Amino acid sequence: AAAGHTAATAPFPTGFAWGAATAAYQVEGAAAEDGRTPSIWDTFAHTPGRVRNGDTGDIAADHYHRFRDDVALMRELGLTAYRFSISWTRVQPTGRGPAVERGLDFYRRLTDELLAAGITPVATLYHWDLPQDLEDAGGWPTRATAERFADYAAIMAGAIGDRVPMWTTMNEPWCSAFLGYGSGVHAPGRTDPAASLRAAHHLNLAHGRAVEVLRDTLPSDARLSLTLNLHQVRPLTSGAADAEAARRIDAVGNRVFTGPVLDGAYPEDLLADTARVVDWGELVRDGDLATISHPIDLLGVNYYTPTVVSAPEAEDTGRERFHGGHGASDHSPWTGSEDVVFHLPERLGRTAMDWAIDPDGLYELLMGLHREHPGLPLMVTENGAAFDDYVSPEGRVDDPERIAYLHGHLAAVRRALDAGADVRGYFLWSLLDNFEWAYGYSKRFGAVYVDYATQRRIPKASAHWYADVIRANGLPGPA
Ligand code: GBH
Repeated sequence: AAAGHTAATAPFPTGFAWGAATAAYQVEGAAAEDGRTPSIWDTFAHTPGRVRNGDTGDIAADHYHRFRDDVALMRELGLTAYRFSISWTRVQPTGRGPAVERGLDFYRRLTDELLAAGITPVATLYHWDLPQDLEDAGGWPTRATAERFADYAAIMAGAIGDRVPMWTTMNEPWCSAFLGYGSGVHAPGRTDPAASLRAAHHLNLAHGRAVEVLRDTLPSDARLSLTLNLHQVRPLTSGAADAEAARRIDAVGNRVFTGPVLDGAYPEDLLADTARVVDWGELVRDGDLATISHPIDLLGVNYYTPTVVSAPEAEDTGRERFHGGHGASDHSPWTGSEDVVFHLPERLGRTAMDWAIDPDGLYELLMGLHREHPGLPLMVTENGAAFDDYVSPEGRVDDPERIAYLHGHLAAVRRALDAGADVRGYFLWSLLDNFEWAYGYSKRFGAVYVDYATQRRIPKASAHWYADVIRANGLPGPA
């Protein structure tokens, strides 16, 4: 019981990874330095009306220049692992051809710094920032993009494969496919249902091709993974129509990825639901499913809030609806199931994103995966919350709501472990306040506050709380 805390629950397993996560475009800045060229997110953010307040990732949290200080901060917090992503256009500006050494050097220095601090680097190859040149050539709806991704994976394995023991091919391909090409609230901002499904398949294919390449190149003990934002789907009522709505959203939100990756096939019901949108027979070629289902060592799970759905309602019930994935768009990301209605769960607290706070959803998600894919190790690769943080006159950032959120969700992980789920680690989203995509800098997810005017970092009360949890390897009991 370190720091005067008594563990309220059993300690976490020895070697459990205590981490925090970021993504390149959200924190690095230095958008045009050392040969980096625009990704689809640079283009999108610089297009008026796409991102709140016209914010861009040009400077972001300036992590590109401050990574040494940021690693020192991680060390003070006691993190045992750090999940970051690589900016594709920093290391391969056009998405084709030779790598840029200055770009690779940044990731060599970052990973060296982490290892020197005793922090395990966990690298994500793709967190939504496709080279603009590849988008101009058709983007993810085009099959060749998957091959470009495999080449890029080979470059990164060659550059930092000797020092990164854990790799994630991509983060939340659902967002890339359906928010990027369906609802258009994410880059590249296209609103074409057929393109969104084509993108989903090519993202799956890119994942599989990258796994093949990494397996061939990396040391044999390297652990390979994929991170998904699995929607914890719940029907609004116990009626058959709402169960059908939940099935459809589970298909196009979850099983479109877990099906081919973990079970080697697209689910029949998904193919039926979307048969009018895309010609699956033309899209999926011989051998694709074998490539996509190449075994992974670990599944990354990002969880923030559950997803409550109902059948289309004949009339307005007055119940509060959820705008979530639709954002400011008139277009639905739920290709083939556009008329399903999303609801906010009642009686639950909400974060500054208006997302319901429901730790049971994380428990259910982990247990569902444990039941359906026994033997597949899991990792919570993102979990966290935005609140309206501010610096007090004394220079402190007190965020009791975030502490409660983290405590509740870590307790859910602990319960899942007790019930037999093989959860290997937890990564708080995010280490730093950062560029929250279409919301720009208006939403703060960090455990560490960033004063963007000065780039000063101020660990929030939740960061100190998390450091205590890590030190104790368990959750604190009541004071
Ligand atoms: C993650 O995305 C990202 O990996 C990370 O970069 C980001 O900063 C962080 O979370 C916080 O947003 O059910 O239609 O309403 C999470 C993206 C947002 C995707 C909520 C699903 C709900 C869609 N998720 N969204 S809907």
